[in-house]
Amino acid sequence: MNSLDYLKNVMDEEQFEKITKIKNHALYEFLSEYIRLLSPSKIFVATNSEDDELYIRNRAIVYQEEQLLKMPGHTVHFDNYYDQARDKEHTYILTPHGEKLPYLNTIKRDKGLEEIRKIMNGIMKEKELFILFFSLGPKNSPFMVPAVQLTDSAYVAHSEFLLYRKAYDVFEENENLEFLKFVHSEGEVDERKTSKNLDKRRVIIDLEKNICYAVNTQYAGNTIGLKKPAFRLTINKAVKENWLSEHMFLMGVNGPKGRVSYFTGAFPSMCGKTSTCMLVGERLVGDDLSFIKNINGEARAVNVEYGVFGIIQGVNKEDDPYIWQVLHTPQEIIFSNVLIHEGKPYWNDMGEEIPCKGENHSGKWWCGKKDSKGHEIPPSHKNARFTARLIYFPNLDREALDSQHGVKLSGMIFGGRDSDTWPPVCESFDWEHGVIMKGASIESETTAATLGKEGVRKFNIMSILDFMSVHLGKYLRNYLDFGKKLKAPPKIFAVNYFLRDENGKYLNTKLDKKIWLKWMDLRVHGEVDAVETPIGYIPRYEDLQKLFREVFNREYRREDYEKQFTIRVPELLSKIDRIRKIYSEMDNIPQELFEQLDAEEKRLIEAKEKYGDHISPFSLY
Ligand code: SPV
Ligand code: MN
Repeated sequence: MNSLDYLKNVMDEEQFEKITKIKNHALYEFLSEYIRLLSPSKIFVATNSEDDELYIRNRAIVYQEEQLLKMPGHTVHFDNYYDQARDKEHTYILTPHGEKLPYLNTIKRDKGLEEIRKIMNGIMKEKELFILFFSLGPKNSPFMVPAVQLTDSAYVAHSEFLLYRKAYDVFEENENLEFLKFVHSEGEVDERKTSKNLDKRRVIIDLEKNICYAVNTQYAGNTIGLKKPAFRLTINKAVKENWLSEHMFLMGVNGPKGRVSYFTGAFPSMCGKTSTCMLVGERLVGDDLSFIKNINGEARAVNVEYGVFGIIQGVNKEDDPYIWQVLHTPQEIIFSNVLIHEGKPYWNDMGEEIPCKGENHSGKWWCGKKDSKGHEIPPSHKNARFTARLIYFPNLDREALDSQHGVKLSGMIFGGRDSDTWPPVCESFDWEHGVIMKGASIESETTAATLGKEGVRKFNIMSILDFMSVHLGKYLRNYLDFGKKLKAPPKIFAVNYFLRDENGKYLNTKLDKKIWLKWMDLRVHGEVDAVETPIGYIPRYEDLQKLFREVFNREYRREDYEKQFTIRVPELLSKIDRIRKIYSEMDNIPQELFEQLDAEEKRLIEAKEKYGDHISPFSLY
């Protein structure tokens, strides 16, 4: 039986008709292959219509994957207590012969596929399958990557409607469109409707066929195909096609006279990524993923997504006024793994009194409740989140979000949690220096938020390591080449919000990052000079003093500047040793990387001979 006949047999007339409006043989084959495998008892195809979207929203309630909250539009979803984050250990990249790639979890293709097919066989017998069409990047733009998601979770489907651009029309209008494919099943669920068979939780990435599978999990970072699973596929695609698919926010910084400069920023989890792109008075375009392409010699960037899946812990009225407003307005928001009491959501460190009872990710909850290991369960999980459309954000730059050609990228920012090495802000000498010495050299200290020892430096190239799907050498080669082909590559900056003094005291306030951004804008337009150091350009005291006055009406002291921007040579040299060691243990790393490390080491040693271990920025004026 051909695929279309098969689909006609298993779908009701109305749903089948929605499929036949799309002329795409690869789609028919994809659908029939996986419907055969998954054996759903019901199938629903979502077009772009409001009715179809509403149907999915209602299914999430009917299937009890979400519960209605008091405020209209608000719902809550709970993931299993042990399914609260991405499962790195069980996420595999398929490689033809199971070849190992540094820092990647790989599995032999046949073995991985056999395992996933076995787990997924007949898994939707009692379930409804949702078939969904979306686009990564703006529709019909040079950035667009179309995708089809199959899932039996109405919560996953609902989330995707909040997070991505609907693209059924794009499939309808373009015959035989190429697309990425995502197959997800939450598997059997327990009485709380959370995935039950966590021992069989898998995320499998098939780069050859552009398919990702996720099974026996509901946590969005595993299951929302278009987010992190797709990211592995687009990293691979970008490397093949010489563009960049990055784990970066995209924002506009307001400069003098109404000017806006756009920046992307890459930070590991919990290192200031969201707080930077949500800075009061600046322009939000995206908070997590960017595509960057060379368009007529310019680096232009778009937000891959159309919504935010953001961390809720610590969100409070004072520090996060925009998010706070979004979460307190009657509009479509999914809260996940927060505490619910009398239909109202609460989360850790929200700056308000939290009731001592309710329902959270552990089920019925009360103050002091302990888990099976004897650990006290906080009101919300530290990775509890909210899912909301970007159009709800008062600080959104809507034009930039919808721009078909993206926005011209002025700069790229790399940052990590670093208590003693990098200064608060530093501009690289050029593209190659920035890619290697800033992006490829990111290390970030572990926090109390992750298991294990605190303060351990972890290598995290471009903050993308968790999602890397290709050899790091290949990835870097592409990055270096991308910049070479641009007329004027974006400037590359490194920031460090976590620098401390010898007594462990933070040297900067939370808000100082706004000044670093304003300085970057001035640098991009050649409006301020800078101090040349062995590691790149740092701001002059006078320029920062002026900015602090203008922006915060605050006096910025000379001695603070001197402490913050001291070049810490021994620490910088040890970092070079660590980074060199990491890359020396891999094959196929671009030679430029070692050249950049050697050159910076030489500059640092020369400076040390002249000025000593810790160099005041004033001695380099
Ligand atoms: C991240 O951890 O980088 C996130 C959340 O953006 S997740 O969707 O889980 O990847
Ligand atoms: Mn992310």
